[in-house]
Amino acid sequence: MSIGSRGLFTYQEIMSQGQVWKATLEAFKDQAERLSSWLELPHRDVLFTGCGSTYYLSLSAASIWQSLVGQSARALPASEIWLYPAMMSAGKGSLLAAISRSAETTETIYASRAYRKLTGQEYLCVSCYGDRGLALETLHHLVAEQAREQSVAQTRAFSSMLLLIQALAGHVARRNDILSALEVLPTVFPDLVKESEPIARKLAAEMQLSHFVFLGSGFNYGLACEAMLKMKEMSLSVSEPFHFLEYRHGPKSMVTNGTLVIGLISEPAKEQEAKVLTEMKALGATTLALCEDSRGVEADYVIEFQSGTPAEVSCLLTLPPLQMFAFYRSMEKGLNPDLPNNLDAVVKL
Ligand code: F1P
Repeated sequence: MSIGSRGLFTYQEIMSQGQVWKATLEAFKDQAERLSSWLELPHRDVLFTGCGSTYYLSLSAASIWQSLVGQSARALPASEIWLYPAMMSAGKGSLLAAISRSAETTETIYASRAYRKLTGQEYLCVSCYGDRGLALETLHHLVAEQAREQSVAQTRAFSSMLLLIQALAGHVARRNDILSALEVLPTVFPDLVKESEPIARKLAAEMQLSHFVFLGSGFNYGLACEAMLKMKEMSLSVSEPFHFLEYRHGPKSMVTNGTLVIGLISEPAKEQEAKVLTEMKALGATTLALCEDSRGVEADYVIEFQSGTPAEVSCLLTLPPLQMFAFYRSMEKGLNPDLPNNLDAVVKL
């Protein structure tokens, strides 16, 4: 299967992530100092919000923030903030980080206005654009300009905006080790592609696999959700995310030999997570593990990062292999990954 014009934008956006991450980290250095006025606003905790991909990004961002900064953080879909202002009553003591690739999603704009009305405080806009929509209504910005995309499904925009939040959390926590570890990610990207592209391609071509389950806990849960969304958007496949150990509590009843269980394994929880994969394999599923270090992990397919970075950082490396997997399944099905069914790049109400 050669990559012609079908899927070309998505393919290039996935494959350019190493370079784009490098440029995004450079750009972060110029932006970080300017954010002190946002961070100094009175607050007890941080609320992350977005829609679709950027809501899933918020879930991982909140978990990474809690772990690195040691401050309470949570995530809500923008529509919950907009439609259920009661959800915001606890938000009186929160900083709001509103995340949107386009900066134009109506729900995220309305949620940010609701926050502003409630608290009188400006929010942080995390986007690929600093000059429109959501970005124009606040003074505080984190922008991943180099990560802008032509495709509907987010790939490098998602990973680069998450990278900005990882960097901000490292900066706030005064963790120079985290900032140095983030610099490692672009350098390991080419080897990650070399290792994972053949696996993504092979599994995508195994058409007897038609039910995709993405398992992740902690920082990885939002990423498992994002991988599920990529699979749905690009390849119109049945895909579901779960907190890793939750899969035993009922959902495993759906496992057949058409199920591929994909474990986004994190070092701190590896022992328990690896057991779930082994059990699902015994039930007839095919298993794929993505992990920093494969010792103690048994799976049919393994993608190992060996990045030497902490779990709050290495979690980003789960994304490119799973984006490639969704891309190749879409191509195998004769679809165009650049233009998912029924979707627009931005939802405007
Ligand atoms: C969010 C989003 C995308 C999704 C879809 C519609 O956009 O939900 O995640 O793929 O095409 O928009 P944004 O607010 O991050 O620009």
